[in-house]
Amino acid sequence: MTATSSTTMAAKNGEDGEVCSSLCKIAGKVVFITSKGYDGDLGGLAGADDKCNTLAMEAGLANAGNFMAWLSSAEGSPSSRMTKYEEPYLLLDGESIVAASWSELTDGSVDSAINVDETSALQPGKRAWTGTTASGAASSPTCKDWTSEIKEDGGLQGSSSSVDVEWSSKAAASCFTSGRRICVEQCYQARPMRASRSRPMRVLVMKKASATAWVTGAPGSGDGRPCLL
Ligand SMILES: [Ca+2]
Repeated sequence: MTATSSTTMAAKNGEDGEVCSSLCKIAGKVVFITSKGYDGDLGGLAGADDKCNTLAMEAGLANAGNFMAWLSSAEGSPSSRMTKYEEPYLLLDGESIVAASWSELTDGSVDSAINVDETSALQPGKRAWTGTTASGAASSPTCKDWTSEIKEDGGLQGSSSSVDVEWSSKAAASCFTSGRRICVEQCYQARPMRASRSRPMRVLVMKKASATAWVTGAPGSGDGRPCLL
């Protein structure tokens, strides 16, 4: 069992010549759009963060429990809440870089549309609740700070097909309708990697990439916080 795990780990790292994605050794933070949709009552920012972490854990992601929703309310925004890393923000498809750093994430365009969910499945053409501009600042409407699910209230959404400012700020929708969320990894220390042969190789690759980040990457310019174990 131990030997098998070691072999798998070596393969993930490309050290034995097996197929390895271009991101195997890139330090970075994971960004995903949720596989599930929710109405505008997300339970505020804390409730939205919890939903990100629940999905990350169910998908077996490294550092699950340390994701934060790209969402704004009167309580805060991505700019005020999130750590501003000077390392890439990555999709879970094993090949796409959303932005090379926080400043490039929030400059009005992304290099790859955020269209991959926590299970590595493609989710194009979806809308995600944000209440946030592409710069990470609070915008409106926000489904009454993400506590409303009635038709008469609205919430700003981004599009998983957009690479311009509309990735975060596309249009408002009724809080009665369903929207995804965008979740961003937020911590800088490694959790012990858990090797699992039942997981798809792509997820294993990203776990390795993520763990490598904690070993070789700097926390960045923000006040990076330790990962919750
Ligand atoms: Ca950019």
